[in-house]
Amino acid sequence: MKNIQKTLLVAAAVLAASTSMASAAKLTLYCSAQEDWCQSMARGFEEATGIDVNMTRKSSGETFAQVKAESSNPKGDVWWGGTGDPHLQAAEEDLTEPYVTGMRGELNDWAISQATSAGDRTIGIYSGALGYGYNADLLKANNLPEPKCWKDLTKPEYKGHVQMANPNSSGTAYTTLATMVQLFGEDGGFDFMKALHKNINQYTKSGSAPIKAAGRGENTIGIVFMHDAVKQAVSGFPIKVVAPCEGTGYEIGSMSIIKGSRNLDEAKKFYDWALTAVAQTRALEVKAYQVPSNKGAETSPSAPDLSSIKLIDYDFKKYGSSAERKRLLKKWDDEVSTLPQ
Ligand code: S7P
Repeated sequence: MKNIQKTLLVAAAVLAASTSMASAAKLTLYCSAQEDWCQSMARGFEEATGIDVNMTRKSSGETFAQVKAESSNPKGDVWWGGTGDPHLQAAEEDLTEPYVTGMRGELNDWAISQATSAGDRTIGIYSGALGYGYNADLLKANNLPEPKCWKDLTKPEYKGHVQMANPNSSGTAYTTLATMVQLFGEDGGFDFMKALHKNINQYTKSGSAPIKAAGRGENTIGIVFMHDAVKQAVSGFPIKVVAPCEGTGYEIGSMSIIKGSRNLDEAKKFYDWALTAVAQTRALEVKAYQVPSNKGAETSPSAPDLSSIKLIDYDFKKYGSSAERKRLLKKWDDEVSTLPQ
């Protein structure tokens, strides 16, 4: 009799524990910004709401591929951060959920335009310009001239000194490819990528890796978003940041709710919170120097001033479309990455 009572008590305890586990509010966050910023956003939301966050960090192209692969059995709730192009592609491919937030009145127009062009399936959370950075000590040690333009990076003296990410995995590198096509035309853009290929020492998986390597003195020039180069400089590494003379592209870093989210209420709460000035100002604690989409969020004086950079009129609709992104990536795979160096 005692044994039966004991068994029943244990079963009741297990049931109570599993019921409370099942009802504990939680959120699965896929994050494509820098790891420290992703951690800060996850912890900040937990503190603000008591909702547990399970966060995974992957590059933009990788997260897009994961969301697509999981679409028949979605595991993520919100995809926060990363370049806007793959978020737009996800919207077009019906992988993300429309949501109109009450926070819109506090946002810059470019953040709303991103939402409008995607049928409200994504929204802008920050913006930043593409460029490159170099390790001034290494440049000097190798007797190399200071590069100022995109085309400088294709000169033979920089052979083995330039690093960028692979555009298939990295949103930064896809932005680079789409920028060159818009700056120099389709043929000119691919000619540039082919000439650049000769000087590349490594295609990394993550977009910011080339400038982190430059900061450590393991690489000379990294093609990255300018804010990622500024972060290295502000952290004390001998990095100089370049806004290329021909002009450059930019990103609208974005956020989307994943279609089929198992925690839709929590996903919407995160979405609204992530658009507040308080949440966006957290960026400064981790030296993330993008321009925030909330007009009331603080920006750092170290942040690149987008109004002083020659920006192209980046066609987000075209280069974030599924057909164009697939086409450009295939062409880069077939015609650039396979060339001998
Ligand atoms: O947070 C910095 C940042 O450059 O990372 C995002 C980037 O897409 C993630 O890296 P990948 O290039 O590897 O995808 C940018 O959106 C963001 O500005």
